[in-house]
Amino acid sequence: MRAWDPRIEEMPIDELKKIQYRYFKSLVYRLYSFSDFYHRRMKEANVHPDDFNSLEDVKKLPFMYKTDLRDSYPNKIFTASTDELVRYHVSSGTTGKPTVVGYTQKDLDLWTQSVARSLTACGLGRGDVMQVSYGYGLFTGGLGLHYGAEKIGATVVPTSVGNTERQIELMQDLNVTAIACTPSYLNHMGEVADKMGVSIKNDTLLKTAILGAEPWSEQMRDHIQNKMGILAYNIFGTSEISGPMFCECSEQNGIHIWGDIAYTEIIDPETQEVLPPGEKGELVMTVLQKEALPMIRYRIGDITYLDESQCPCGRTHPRIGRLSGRVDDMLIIRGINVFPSQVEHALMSIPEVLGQHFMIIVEREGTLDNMLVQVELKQEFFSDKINDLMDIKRKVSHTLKNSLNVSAAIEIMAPNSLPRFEGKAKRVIDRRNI
Ligand code: ADP
Ligand code: K
Ligand code: ZN
Repeated sequence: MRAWDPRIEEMPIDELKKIQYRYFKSLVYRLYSFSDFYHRRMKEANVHPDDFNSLEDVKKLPFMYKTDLRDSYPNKIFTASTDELVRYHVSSGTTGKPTVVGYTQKDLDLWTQSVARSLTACGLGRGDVMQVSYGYGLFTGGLGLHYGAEKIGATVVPTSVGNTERQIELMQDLNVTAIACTPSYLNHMGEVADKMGVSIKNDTLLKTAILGAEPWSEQMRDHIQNKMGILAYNIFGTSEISGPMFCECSEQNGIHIWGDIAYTEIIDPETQEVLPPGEKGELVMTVLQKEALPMIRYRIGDITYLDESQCPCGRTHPRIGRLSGRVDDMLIIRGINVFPSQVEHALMSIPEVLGQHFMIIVEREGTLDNMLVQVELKQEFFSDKINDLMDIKRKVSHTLKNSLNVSAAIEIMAPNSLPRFEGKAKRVIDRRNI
C-alpha cells in the first residue's frame, strides 16, 4: 500500500499548513474556555485567542515543561472528565518522578491512526505478523504499537518484553515478519538467538524492525540490518504526545511528523530562539488535536533538527533527524558536551569490540571529571596475550578521543559481561552528584 491515508499524507504543503492553523486556532479557543491552566497562561502572556492569526503565533504562548505535569500530578491539568477518559498511561520517569497522561477515545483513535500511517510507510500491512516486544502496561510502547498494527490489518503477537528464548521460538513458529521493540532489546534477542543456534537472518521470516524509545545510531542500524537481514526503522514519541507514533518511511531518512497531528519547532535550548530547518536544537511540539491532555509548545528535550525538504516517498509532512538524546542526557565532561549516543556511534566503528554493549561511568576526582568507558570485546578477538588487548584498548581510546574531543579511560570487558536491557537501556552511571 502506498500510504495509509494518501489524501492527508501527500497533501500540498500549503493546504497542510492551513489545516494545522485551523486546528491550532480551535485548540486555543477551547483551552481559553475550558482549561484553567491555559486560561491563566494566556492571561499571564496577555494574549486572547483572537490574537493568534498564524501558526507562528504559537510563539505568543510560553513553553510547557515536564514539571508542569508533575506539579499537577496526577491529572489536575487534564481537560477531560473521568467520564470522557478511557485510558491512563504513566511514564517510567527516566528523568525523575513519573508523569500521568490520559486519553479520550478520540485521543486513542488519533494515536492509532498515526501509528497506522507510520507502519504503512515502512511497508507493513495485511499479511504481516508483528511481534510487539515493547513493554505492555503503563509504558506506552506496547499498546501503542499493538493498536496501530491491528489497525493496518497485521497479525499481532503481543509478547511484551522478557522470556527471550520463548520470543525467538514464537518468532519462528508464528512466521513473524516484523518486530517492534527497543534497539537494545533486539540486539539482546540476536545474542540469545545465537546461543540457541538460531540465525534470525536464515531461520526466521523477520524482515522489518520498528525500533525506538531510546537513542540509537546509524552504525547500530547497519549492524542490526546486516546481522539479521532486515530493514530497521526509527520510531519516535513520548508519553506526553501520546506515545510512539512518528516514524521513518521507506527512505529511512528522517522521521515524518504528521502535521495535522503535531506542529514542530526546534529551539536553541539556551536562548529559546526558534531555529531554522537544518539547525540542531531542542524539539518542541504542539499537539494539535488532543482532548484529554493538550500540549502547547512542550519542551520534549530531545536534540534533533527539522527537515522541510520534499521526501522522495511523496509524503509532504516535515521530518526530523535522528534524535541524539535529551538535553538532560547530555554529559558535560570537563566542559565538553558528550551524548551517550556519540559514544555508541564511535564504538560501533571499531571491529574488535561490541559497540552496542557499553557503559559510561563518570566520577569526579577533586575538580576533575573522569569518564570511564567499558566496552565488551568480541569473542573472536579474545586473546590471552596482554599485548593484543593493550592494542585494542589504545585503538578504542584514540577513536573516542577523536570523536568526542575528550579523553576517557577504557576498560575492555569480557564478552557478555555488561548488563543487557529489555526496555530502555541505562548506559550512564554518573557518580558526580552523589
Ligand atoms: P520516559 O520519559 O518515562 O522515558 P517516554 O516514553 O515518554 O517515557 O520517553 C520518551 C523519550 O524517549 C523521548 O523524549 C526520547 O528521549 C526517548 N525516545 C523515544 N523514541 C526515541 C527514538 N526513536 N530515538 C531517540 N530517543 C527516543
Ligand atoms: K526516556
Ligand atoms: Zn518519506
